Parts: sequence; C-alpha cells; structure tokens
Amino acid sequence: MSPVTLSLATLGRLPAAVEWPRYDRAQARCGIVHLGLGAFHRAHQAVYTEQVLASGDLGWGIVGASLRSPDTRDALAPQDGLYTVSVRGPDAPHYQVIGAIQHSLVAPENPQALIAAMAHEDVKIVSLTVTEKGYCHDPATGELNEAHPDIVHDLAHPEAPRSAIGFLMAGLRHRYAKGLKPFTVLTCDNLPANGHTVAKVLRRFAQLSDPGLADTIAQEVAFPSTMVDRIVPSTTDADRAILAEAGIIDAWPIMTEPFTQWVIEDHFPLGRPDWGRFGAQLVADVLPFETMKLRMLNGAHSTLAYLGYLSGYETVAEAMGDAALARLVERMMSDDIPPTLVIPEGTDVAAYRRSLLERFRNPALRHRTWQIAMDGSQKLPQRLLGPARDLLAQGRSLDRIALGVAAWMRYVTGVDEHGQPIDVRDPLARELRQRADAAGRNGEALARSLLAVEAIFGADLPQDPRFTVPVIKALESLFTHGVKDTVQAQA
Ligand code: CS2
Repeated sequence: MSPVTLSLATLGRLPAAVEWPRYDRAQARCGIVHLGLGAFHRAHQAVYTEQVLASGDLGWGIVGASLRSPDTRDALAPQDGLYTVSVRGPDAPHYQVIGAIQHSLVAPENPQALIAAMAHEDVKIVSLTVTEKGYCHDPATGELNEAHPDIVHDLAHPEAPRSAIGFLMAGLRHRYAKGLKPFTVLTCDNLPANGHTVAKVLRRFAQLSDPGLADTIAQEVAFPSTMVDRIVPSTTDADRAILAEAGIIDAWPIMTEPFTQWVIEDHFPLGRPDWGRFGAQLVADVLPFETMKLRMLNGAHSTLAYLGYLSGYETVAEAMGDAALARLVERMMSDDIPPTLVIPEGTDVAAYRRSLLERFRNPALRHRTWQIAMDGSQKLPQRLLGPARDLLAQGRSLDRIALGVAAWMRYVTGVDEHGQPIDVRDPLARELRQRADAAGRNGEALARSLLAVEAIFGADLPQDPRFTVPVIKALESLFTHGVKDTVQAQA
C-alpha cells in the first residue's frame, strides 16, 4: 500500500493501527493559546488535551503560535494542523495523529492576530513552552533582564511585541480593555518554580510597561507551576522516512518515548481541561516534583550531554553505553542529588532513578547530546548549581557535580579534543567564547573567568573555594588527561 499524505480528508485511509481524531474537530472551540509550538508541546500537553477533546469536551482546542520561525506552521497548515506522534520504546512503535492544534500562527508575521487570539473570550489558558531563554530573565536570580533586547523592544512597541512576556502583557491588556477576566498563564518549561518565575518576570514587565495595570495583574492573574516530563528529540529526515515506511507522509512528525508525566498546580480561575482524567497529576504544591525532576533527570542529562559529546557520543543512549559515564550519572542520582531534595509524597527515589536510567538507555530514540548541550547558561543554575549550593550548605562534597560544570566549561571553548569546532548554541555563546579564547587551555584561568559570569553563577559560588577548587581541578583534568580518563577516575 502506498503511504497516505496526512490531512483531514485522508484520515480514513491511514493504516489500521494508526489512531486518529474521531471527535468532531469542526465543533471544537479554542480554549487554549499556546506560545512556542515546538516538538515538546506537540508530544506532551497537546497529547493530554487531545484525549480531553476525544472524551467530548470540545472547549479546549489549541491555537499554537511560533514566536520566531514559520517552519512549523508551514509544515502543519497543508495537513490541516494534524501531525503524528510516534511512541518508540521496547514495544512496536505506536502512532497517533493529533488534532488538538486547530490553528497555527507565526507571531512575527502578524503579532495582532496572536494578541487577538489571546484576547478571545473562549480562551481561558495561555500556555508556554518557549525554552529557558524565552523568559528573558536572569537565570541566576530569576529577575527580568531589563536590558534584554527583546524586552527593550517590547517596552517600546507594546502592540507588536517579540517576546513571550511582551505577548502575555499585550494579551492581558486587550482582555481588560474588552472587560474580560485574565487568562491563566501556564508555563511548561524546565525552570525552577516555573509559575513563580514567570509571575515575577511578567509583574516586573507590567510595572515598566503599564503601571496602571500592574497591580490588577499582580492580584488577578494565576500562574500555576508545573512539572513536565517527556523526552522528545528533535525530528530528523530519517524520522520522516520511518513514518513514510509506516504508511504516513507527515511533514513534521514527532518521535518520543512511552513515558510521560505532568504535575500541575491546580489553580485555574477560569477553569481547565480535565487533564487529570488522562494521567496528569493535579496537586497543591508542584515544587518537590519539579525540583526532583530538574535535578535528577535534567541535571544528569546535562552532565551526560557535555561529557558524552566531548567523548564522541552522538546520542544519550550511546553515552549510556559507556560504563564509566553511566556509573557517574548513576552515582550522581543515588549519592549527590537525593540529599538536596524534598521527596514528593509517595515517591520511591530509587525506583525513579532506575526508571531514568532505563529511559536514557532507550535505543529507539536518537536524542542527540548536542541538542541537550544547547543553552547551558540558562540550564546550569537549576540543574547543577542549585544542588551544589544545597550540598555546600550541608557540608557535603560535590566532585561529580563539579565535573559536570567543568565539562560545560570545556564544551563552551568551542573546540573539541580533536581540534574540531563545536557548534555552541547559547544566548551567551559569544561572551563565553571570548572568555575561553582569552584564558587558553589553562584550566584555572578558564574556570575563574567563566565563574565570574554572574548571570549564571551568582555572586556566592565564585567566592566559595569548596565549589571553585573542585571545578578547577576537574577542568584541569579534562585538559590534561582528557574526558574519558577523567570520567573513569571520577566514576
Ligand atoms: C533536556 C530536556 O534538552 C534538554 O535540556 O534535558 O529537554 C529533557 O529531555 C526533558 O526535560 C525531559 O522531560
């Protein structure tokens, strides 16, 4: 049978095993505007919401907006917004076509259309997956970065913003002007205390941009925190080919793992979909879940990404095939991180650790170390530096975490052990590279220069020899003995 090009008209011709939306999509209203239409949203929140729609509650269609590039809209529009989620694990792959995203917008093409969508009376929630750097905050303190070029721009052009923060503000302003209640802001990014962080950033932006509205926003807008978890590598042409083999021509399918978790603080003044019926955990306090996930999963992920990339491993699964590297992250998760956590009630940390190791080993996913290594300046504070501070407060040693930090320092020099260039993607890449070039291959000079970047390390860590000495030692060892021997010695 020749493969079917995905669209509403062709759903009935898809291979029998493929799940597709059976609800009346034309009747669905959009109750959610989502900012940041990347692969993660499409494999996570959109899948939970799809089940809500399929259960007959049609008030929760999604308008998805890309804040930068038209690529997603261009791929999805010809297929009526439909795309396939392919779940890959030990069992045969499972394919589900998702219909929850009813419309895709491209913010820079028409900012007014996005603001109007947010100010529509059917909309109750604006959710976000704009990555860590999308919040235009200072990662070390969580405060709005008022000098960020997008923030400067958005303060000057409130009706044609660029940043997610500028759009949230514009959407709220338009709602108030129409006499509507504010939407709930639902952040789904891997930030510490993510709801509080976006609240702090937006409230400050409101004070600067519209002081008359700032108090109302501070009093009325809800910012529930969430913990989101699903491993979603970026899609490749090889993935598209796999889909075609399976009988579906899809311009932008999503590959993911069987595991999915969503813990949500239950605070939605205008209501919410019944996500809890489909596996989401609605709780009063997300913080213990979020911290555990950011430190155990993401902390280990970043460590594996830098050490793995530098050791020549392209994917996380390949890096986990290196016994010393696997042992290192396992010990990080068993010895170093747990003492820094408040364990959520009912959680067995050892079982959680085992399941993370198994997920990292999933050979059916090609999750590139380079992808995870991206934006380290925005990720390190919550993944490795938070645990480091807690370990210091408890008087414990932190050698493995220091090695993770040193591996990031080695990585941002932009040159690997074979003299090959590394494509370092980071909002601070240029500054990091300049510091690395000035320091040369001198571990101590490089470590001290990078530790002085206050937006990452704050004012405290660079002053504390219990942190700086092990980082310098690890970085010196990475330069003198190389990555593999250093990992071997540490593991
Ligand atoms: C990863 C995360 O790219 C990264 O930084 O650590 O995207 C990770 O895969 C997800 O948080 C898993 O839920």
